[in-house]
Amino acid sequence: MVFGFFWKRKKEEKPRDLSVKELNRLLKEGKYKKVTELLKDRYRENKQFLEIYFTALVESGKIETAKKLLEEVGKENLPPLAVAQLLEKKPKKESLFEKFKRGLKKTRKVLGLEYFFKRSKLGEEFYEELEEILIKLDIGVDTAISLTEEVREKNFKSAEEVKEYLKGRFKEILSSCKGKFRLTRKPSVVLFVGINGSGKTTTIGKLAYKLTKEGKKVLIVACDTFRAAATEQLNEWANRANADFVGDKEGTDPGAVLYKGLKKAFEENYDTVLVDTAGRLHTKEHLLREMQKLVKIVKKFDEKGPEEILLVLDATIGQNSIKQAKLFSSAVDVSGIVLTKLDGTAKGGAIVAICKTLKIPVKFIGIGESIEDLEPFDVEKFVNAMFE
Ligand SMILES: Nc1nc2c(ncn2[C@@H]2O[C@H](COP(=O)(O)OP(=O)(O)O)[C@@H](O)[C@H]2O)c(=O)[nH]1
Ligand SMILES: [Mg+2]
Repeated sequence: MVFGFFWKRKKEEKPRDLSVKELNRLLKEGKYKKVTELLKDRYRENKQFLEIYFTALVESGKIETAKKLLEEVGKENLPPLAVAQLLEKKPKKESLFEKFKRGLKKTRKVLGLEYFFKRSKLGEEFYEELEEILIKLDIGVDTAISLTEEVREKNFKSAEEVKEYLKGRFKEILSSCKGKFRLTRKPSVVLFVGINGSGKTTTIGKLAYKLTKEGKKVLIVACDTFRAAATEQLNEWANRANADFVGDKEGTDPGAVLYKGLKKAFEENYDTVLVDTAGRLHTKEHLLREMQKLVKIVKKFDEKGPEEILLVLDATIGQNSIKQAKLFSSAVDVSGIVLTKLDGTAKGGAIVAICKTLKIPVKFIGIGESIEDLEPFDVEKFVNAMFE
C-alpha cells in the first residue's frame, strides 16, 4: 500500500467518530448508501474505512466510482470478494453488438466457431467438421447438410471465404423472419403465450422496463392464476419496471382478471397492456382454449384483438421449440416470437430452423436474466455476433 494515499487529517478538524464496528453493522443491514455517504470524504483515513467504503460502493451499484477506486489503489488493497463482484458486473455502456456477442458467447465458444474459420486448409476433413458444427448449432440437419454441400461446390480458397458465405446465407434465411415490434394502437394489448418456464414473465418485465423508459404508460395483467407464485413474481417485475399491475389471487378465472385489467387500461388511457398467461393447465387442450378465450375478451375492448400475440420460446431446447410453436399457432394467431435464454445455450442456430419452418417474425431475443437483457432481433448483428 502506498501510504501517501491516506491523507493526514488536519488537527483542527474534529469529525464525528466513526467506528469500524458501527460501519460493519450498517453494511450487514444493507444500508450501503448510508455507508457511502458517511465515508465519502473519509475513506482515505485508514485501510478499514477504505475496504468498507469500497464494499458499499459495489453493493449499492456505484460501479463507475468503484472501478475508479480500484484502479487508483489496486486490488491488493481491497476486499477480494467485493472486487470479484465488481468485475462480474457488466460494463455500463455495452453496445448493441457487444450485447449480442455476450448473448451468443456460448454458441460461439462451445462450437469453436471463432477458431474453426481461422484454419488454413480446406479439404474433406474441413467439410466434414463444418457439417458437424452446423448440425450442433441446431440449424436443422437438412439445412446443415445442404449448406455444406453448397460450400463444397463453391470451391472456396479459404476458410475465411467460407465463413463470409455462410454468414450471407444465414442472413438470407433469417431475413424472412425480420419483423419490427411497433405498437400503433392506444392502448395496445400484447398477449404473451408459451409453455411454463419459457420466460414469459421475465420477458414481460424486461419489455415493460423498455416501454416505461420510453415514457409509455404500461399496465401488466397477471392472467397466470394457476400458481400463486406467478402473480407475485410478475408483480415484482412490474415494480422494478415502473409499470402498473392488475392481478388476483390463485385460482381466479384468468378471463376475469384480464377483463378487469383491460377495463382499467381503456378507462385510464394506458399506452400498452402486457398480458401474462399460464403456461400449463390441466391439459394442452384446456390451455389452448384458455388462450382463445383470452383473445375473445380482448376483442370485447378492441375488435381487432390483441395488437401482438407473442410466443415465448426457450432457445435452450433448440428445435424442439418448433413443436410448441405449432401447438400455439394452431389455436391463436401468433404475430411474433420471443426467443429467450440465448445466452444459456450453444444452440443459437436453432433460430435458423425456427425461422425456416415457421416464418413467424422473431421480435425479441432474451440474452440474460437482468432487466436490460432483452433486445429487438437484428439479423445483421445476430449473425455477425455468432461468427465473430
Ligand atoms: N439466462 C436467461 N434466463 C432467462 C431468460 N429469460 C428468462 N430466463 C429465466 O428462465 C426462468 C423462467 O422464466 P419465467 O419468466 O418465470 O418463465 P415463464 O414460466 O414462461 O413465465 C427464470 O429463471 C428466468 O430467470 C434469458 O433470456 N436468459
Ligand atoms: Mg410465468
